[in-house]
Amino acid sequence: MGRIGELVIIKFGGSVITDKSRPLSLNSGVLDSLSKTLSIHNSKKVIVHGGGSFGHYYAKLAGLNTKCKIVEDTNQVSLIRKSMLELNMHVINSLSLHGLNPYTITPFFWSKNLNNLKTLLYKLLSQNICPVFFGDVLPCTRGFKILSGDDISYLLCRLLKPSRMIFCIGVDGIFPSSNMDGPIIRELDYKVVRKVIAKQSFLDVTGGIARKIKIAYKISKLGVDVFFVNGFKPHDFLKALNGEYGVGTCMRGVR
Ligand code: IP8
Repeated sequence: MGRIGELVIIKFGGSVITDKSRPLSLNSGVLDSLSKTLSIHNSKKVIVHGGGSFGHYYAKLAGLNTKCKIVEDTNQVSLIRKSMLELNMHVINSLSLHGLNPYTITPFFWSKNLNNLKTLLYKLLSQNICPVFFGDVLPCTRGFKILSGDDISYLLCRLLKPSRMIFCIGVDGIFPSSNMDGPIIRELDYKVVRKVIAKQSFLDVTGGIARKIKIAYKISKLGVDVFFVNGFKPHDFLKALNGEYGVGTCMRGVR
């Protein structure tokens, strides 16, 4: 497979692109600013987005999380998926308006054959098309489960070994504990990661910030730098896109 140059994988957190306090509400201005910042950065990009007040809202109603579970009222499964497709439409409209050529790939395409996915991604990226993924609801052995955008991000990092992975979150970075006291941790290394995870108490249907840190740690072990930046701050986002340390929280790739 040919070289594709500098590649960045970006996860738009659901709490950034949507307003989690109100069901089905989009933060369209923020989404627009993220797309605009991406459009001025000269790199290949893969986008992943979370569920926020769309998918998470319905997943919570259905009592679903990342573990396989039987759902009595399967209409709820359909509503989760519908809401994620709606949110994805907003995301690709915004990316499209900024000339990023988005192309959504749903899990059904790749879950069975990762080699096919890799070939497709190289083909799209080499032709200036930006692949887009989203957290989703999937059938499993007995019932359904939520596949988080964070898990998809890890898988994409394994497959593509990007220059860096950026998580756009709703705050300035990772705090030492979930009550957000103390200064932001600028460099999160393996020596403190366990301690920081233990102090994060906030959970959502896909595991909240603690699970995100665990996944970021796994990504860093692939040799990929991981950034957590405030998605509401375009300058921070741009710095992370450039790979500048000292913005948000960075977990350097283990090389
Ligand atoms: O926001 C969850 O994805 P996440 C997607 O990346 C659904 O955890 C359907 C709740």
